Amino acid sequence: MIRVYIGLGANLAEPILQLQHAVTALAQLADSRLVAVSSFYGSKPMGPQDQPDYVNAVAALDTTLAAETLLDALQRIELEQGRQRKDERWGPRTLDLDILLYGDEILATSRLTVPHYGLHQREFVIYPLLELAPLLLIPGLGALAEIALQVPRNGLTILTSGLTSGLTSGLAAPQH
Ligand code: A4P
Ligand code: MG
Repeated sequence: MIRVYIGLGANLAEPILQLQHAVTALAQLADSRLVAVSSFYGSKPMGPQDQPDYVNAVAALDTTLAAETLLDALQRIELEQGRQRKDERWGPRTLDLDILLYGDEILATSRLTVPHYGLHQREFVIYPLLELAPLLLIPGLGALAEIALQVPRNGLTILTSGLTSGLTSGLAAPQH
């Protein structure tokens, strides 16, 4: 099993519900076990400012799926939740699922850059990740806790204290 961290983000069509649905979908992924989900955070949009605030979270997943197979599965979940890929960079979306970390591997293929290229600069990734794994080492970048010292919270707020209660039932979802 490889421990993977997935970044979740949404700012359209009831973003909290979008994230809750995505967590349910992650809990049902083949050859995987959902381990934990951070609190849901409210964050200011990075990129164009004429879009709603985001809801962000990070999930920890143990999986035997290859990285690109996992990416396929995540993109399928995005599409199922109405994601439309637009040309505008960093524009609004119903659901974005990014592979932040895939074990301690460094990947640079045509489809995947892991660790995720923006991980160390984004407060809406760093702080949820810190909540799940305060001692985490980021391959090529060093200790997460050290990185966090360089990243202002930029108005990040906690919306729900994790999905801990919902997660318990979510985790009981059938394994494949
Ligand atoms: N790709 C490469 N590496 C990865 C990876 N580690 N995980 C490729 C996932 N995908 C990866 O992604 C484009 C391509 O990136 C994929 O086909 C995959 O092969 P996409 O999801 O279609 O495009 P995108 O998400 O719009 O692009 P990008 O640059 O990844 O956007 P970001 O960086 O995710 O930014 N503000 C707040 N507060 N919170 C947010 O979550 N998100 C964005 C989107 C903008 N502003 C935000 C937030
Ligand atoms: Mg993305």
